[in-house]
Formats: sequence, structure tokens, C-alpha cells
Amino acid sequence: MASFSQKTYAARAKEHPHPLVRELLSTMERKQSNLSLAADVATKAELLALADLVGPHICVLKTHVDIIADFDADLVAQLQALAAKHDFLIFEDRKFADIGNTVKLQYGGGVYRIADWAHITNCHVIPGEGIIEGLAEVGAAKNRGLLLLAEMSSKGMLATGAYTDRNVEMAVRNPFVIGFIGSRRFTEERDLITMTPGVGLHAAGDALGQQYRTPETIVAENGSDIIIVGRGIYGPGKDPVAEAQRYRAAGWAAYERRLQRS
Ligand code: 6AU
Repeated sequence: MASFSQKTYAARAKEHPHPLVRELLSTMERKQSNLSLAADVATKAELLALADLVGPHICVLKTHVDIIADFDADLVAQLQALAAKHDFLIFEDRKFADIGNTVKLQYGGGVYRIADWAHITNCHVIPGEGIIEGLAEVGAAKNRGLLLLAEMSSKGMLATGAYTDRNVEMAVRNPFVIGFIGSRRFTEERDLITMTPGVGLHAAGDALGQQYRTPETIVAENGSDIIIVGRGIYGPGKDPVAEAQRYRAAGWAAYERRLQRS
């Protein structure tokens, strides 16, 4: 049987059992974009301006709402309007890491009410499978999806070997899990999406341990589905629209090369 990474996003969208993943894969096909913007900016105005500028070029906007100094409910409403205007999904990169009962409260309530507006969120499975069950209790009925942090991009990260393997096993058996944060395709047991951070066309890394690889390595060689790019798009002196176009083109070309190989 052909690997899922040798099929088109459109074909996978048609066959996928999870409505959110069908929506994600068909958005990617429609926009010809496997680019997610990591919008790590500090204010509401900056986030909205960036999402409006770059929105036409991305399939997913990735947020860290706890970075936003003036977060409020209006920010969420405006982000949702931009998601509809530009046709992208929203991924709140919350990296839950507590016991099931606590993450349930953090995901559904609190200041951010993440489950009400984020199509996708993610978690570490360090507490065990109960974290997935707790998040699913809140998110499954809302048609949300969860990514497991099977690997990380930073230097010296501890998510390797048996820990990564346990992530894959848990993902395969939990329908609320739609995929992984990691550097490659992890399994053929079901069609789980991989989103990869630490992607850059030039930079080798930063002063705090981030490491970058190219879209070619990640998408064409490793079989990952979506590249997550932050400072490569909006970093100092950069033109975010021009950079987003460049990363989108590079990500899509890498995807097309992957299909040609099969
Ligand atoms: O392109 P950058 O380095 O400016 O931003 C990378 C983004 C940041 C990180 O919080 C996030 O990707 N990230 C993640 C995610 C997405 O979960 C995991 C990881 O291992 N490395 C990483 O950088 O918003």
C-alpha cells in the first residue's frame, strides 16, 4: 500500500474519517499551501495585522495567545473573522502538559477558552494517556483536533526513541488525535498529519536552541505535511508577505517533488 505521504492532499481529504482533517487537507489543496505561520507577536494589533497580511498564503495560523499582552474576547472574534476571510484554520500552540482533569479546565475555560475557537491544539504526553482523554472530553464534541509533541525542534530535546514511539501508539488509538508535532511522517496505521516547526530557508538556529531545517528536507524527504514558520516570515527587516510567498512556494514545490518520487 502506498504511503499516505505519496498521496495528494486532495485524495487524503476525500478519504479521511475526521471532518476537521478533511477541512484542513482540502484547505491546503484549495490554497496550494502547506504553510503555517507561527505568529509569536506581543500585541493584539500586531497579531491581527500579521494574520491579515499573511492570511492569503497560509493553511493554518498558529497562535500563542498567552504572549498577547492585551488579549481579550474581541481578539478571538477578529481572528475568527480573518480565518473566514482568508480561509485558514487556527491552531493554539498551548502545549498542555498536566493531568487529564486539569487540562480539561485549562482547555475549556479560564481566560482563553481555547476549545471555543482553536480548531487545533497540542499536548505533551508526559502525564500519560489521561491528558488526551481529558482534552477529548472538551474538544471532541466541538469537532476539534489534537497534535501530540512526538519530537521537538530544539537542541538537546528529550522527545526521542521510546518516548516518540509511545506518542505514536497513543495517537493511533485515540480518534481525537489528528497528528503530531515532529520532523517526519511517523506511521502508516492511519492518516495522521505531521506539522513541523524549526523550518527556515537560511537561518541555522537562534541563540536559545532553536534549530532550522529546509522545507525540502522536511516535506520532500521526511514526508511531513505542514511547515510551521515564524521569524523566517516576520523577523527583523523582513517583508512578511514576500517571505510568506517564498515559504509557501518552497513548501508546495517540496510537496510536488515528493509526489513525483512515488
Ligand atoms: O520559526 P520560529 O523559530 O520563529 O518559531 C517556531 C514556532 C514557535 C514555537 O513555539 C513552535 O514553533 N515550536 C513547536 C510547536 C509548534 O509546538 C514545537 C517545537 O518543537 N519547536 C517549536 O519551535 O512558535
